[in-house]
Amino acid sequence: MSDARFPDGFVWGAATAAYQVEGAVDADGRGPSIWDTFTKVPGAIAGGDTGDVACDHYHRYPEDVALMADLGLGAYRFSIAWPRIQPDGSGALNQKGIDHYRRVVDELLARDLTPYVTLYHWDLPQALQDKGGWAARDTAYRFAEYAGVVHDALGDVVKQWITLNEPKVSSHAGYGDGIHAPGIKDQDQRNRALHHLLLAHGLGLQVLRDGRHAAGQSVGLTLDVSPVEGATSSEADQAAARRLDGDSHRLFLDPVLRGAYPEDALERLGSFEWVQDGDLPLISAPIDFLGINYYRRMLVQATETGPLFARTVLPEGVPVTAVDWPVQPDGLREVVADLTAAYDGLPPLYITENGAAYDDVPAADGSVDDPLRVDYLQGHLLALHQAIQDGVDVRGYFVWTLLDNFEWAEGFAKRFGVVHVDYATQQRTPKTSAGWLGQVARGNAVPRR
Ligand code: GBH
Repeated sequence: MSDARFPDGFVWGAATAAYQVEGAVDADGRGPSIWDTFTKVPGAIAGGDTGDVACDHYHRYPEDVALMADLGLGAYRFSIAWPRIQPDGSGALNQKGIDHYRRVVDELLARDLTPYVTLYHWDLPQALQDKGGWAARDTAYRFAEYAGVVHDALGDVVKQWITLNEPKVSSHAGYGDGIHAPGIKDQDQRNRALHHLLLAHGLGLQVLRDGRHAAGQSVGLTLDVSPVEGATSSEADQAAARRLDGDSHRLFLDPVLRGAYPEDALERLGSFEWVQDGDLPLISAPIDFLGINYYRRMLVQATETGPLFARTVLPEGVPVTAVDWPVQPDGLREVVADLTAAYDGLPPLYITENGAAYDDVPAADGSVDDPLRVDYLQGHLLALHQAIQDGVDVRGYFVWTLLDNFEWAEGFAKRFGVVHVDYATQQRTPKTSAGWLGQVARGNAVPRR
């Protein structure tokens, strides 16, 4: 069978996030973030790991950029650490922080890699958390100020911007379940946080649109989306699935793409009295693209307890990754098709993350063979190709992730990289999947099984 050819100009890249790879937490005037604080809480992170050193990407970015270029990738999605730009979360910029990212971008451009910059991937300056964090409306205005500072400084060389990565994880895991920084378990704060994150997106978008480097730029937002199904056809499971879909997805998609929170979610959560006139028009201002992070499907069972009376269960007979997520490539085709059907005038999509954790072990000769990850990527890319054949407008794909890195609450034990990192020596070894993905990128086509 012939290879699955992608549209001309399709973007192939790798993604990372600042706190997961950079390390160098005290370098060049960086201030503390909520993750520096949270990782010091006993028991918060598996193995007691922290991002203090991580992959030392802050210092080793030239090597990492060269790796991507040698593989044949065309784009790098990375995030800027807000505490490097504004160590106290507001006010004057820290020039050394900006200079660092300018060097990263220069290096990328010199290697023909297009930078896709995420402004916020979960590392809020601790100083802002001390004033209430995302539960406080003021944090959204501080984000807009930060976005303007970065855009002024880098907008001449960066043209692809993502305001936020997965605001759901920031609000739900950070303020609701407390498993991510800042570790708060409070449904009221969670619900305020999610609105203020969306408001930050809207305000940031406006600043980038009005900025002096607006010409030729694209601005988007990244959400994590999974197809959600009831575990059985029972009314209880079906209703639980709808609740979870509303809570995880439509609470974010609807304000951005329709300018309104979903009625069924509001009925459950209350009136959101912190939403002010003018917020939703800002939040729903047109974006140039929507970034989708896809990992898995969600199969949902009704429960007797919990805020949602719902929990996800594993489908039978489906392989799982090292973080126990089921491998369901067809869910990627379904999710982009469903979004296209559900939202009129959906902007073009990018898959801004997709990938898998496996227990990769270097062989005696140092090589790292990861056939399961190759299978995972191939399956998902063939599913994505099918979606594009069916008419869904997807413009690019970024693997999560370039390097094995700090997997948040899971610490370093879970390896998502296409490049292996030996944390003792910081040695990078491209896994089989890295070479495979590079070939796909060079050929703009995926071999069929
Ligand atoms: C992404 O988030 C992050 O952007 C990235 O930083 C991270 O390293 C990467 O994924 C890998 O984790 O098990 O049914 O409760 C992923 C967001 C949200 C995806 C929670 C899995 C669990 C669904 N994740 N979700 S469930």
